[in-house]
Amino acid sequence: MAEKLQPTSINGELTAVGLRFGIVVSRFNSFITDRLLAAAVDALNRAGAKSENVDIVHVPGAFELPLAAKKLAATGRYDALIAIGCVLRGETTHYDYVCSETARGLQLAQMDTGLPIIFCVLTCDTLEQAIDRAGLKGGNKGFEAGLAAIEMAQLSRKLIAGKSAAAATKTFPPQKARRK
Ligand code: INI
Repeated sequence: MAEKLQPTSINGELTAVGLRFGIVVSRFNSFITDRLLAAAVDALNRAGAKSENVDIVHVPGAFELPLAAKKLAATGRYDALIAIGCVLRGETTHYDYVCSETARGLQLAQMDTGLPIIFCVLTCDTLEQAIDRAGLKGGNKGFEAGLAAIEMAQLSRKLIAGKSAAAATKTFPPQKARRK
């Protein structure tokens, strides 16, 4: 009979000691984003991050998050980024464009750079829904984002150290091919 398979499980620990984080936060709907930001910082703080290892960058609205995140990633200074925003549905289709381009841009930035970028952008129909997710009934998505950033930062370090994933070979900024 075949031996019982015991696969190796690879996880990121929830400790932020020695890790560097960048947070990009939008000013639009700051009543909500301020609360998400405070909770994200609280999560990093409780997990052992140091003040000098956490930078916060402010942008006008959610639509600007991807570019700022990509520029931060390009510095090579961070283990993970958190993008914080809040998009509330209005009476026009503007909401749909801001939501889809923000999500698409952040995912592209993450995939292009290989740096984890945590998506902490609330996309809500009403202010009440947003408040629920920024410290009321739905908990605080900022805190969850902080934990996700720590986990992904740790996981990325492991995958690179173990060369156990394609990501291990990806460097950012991309290195120019050496001439022979
Ligand atoms: N930006 C937000 O972050 N949330 C919103 O709800 C929002 N709405 O509804 O318009 C919003 N718009 C601004 C947008 O993100 C850009 O800052 C702006 O279009 C300038 O590029």
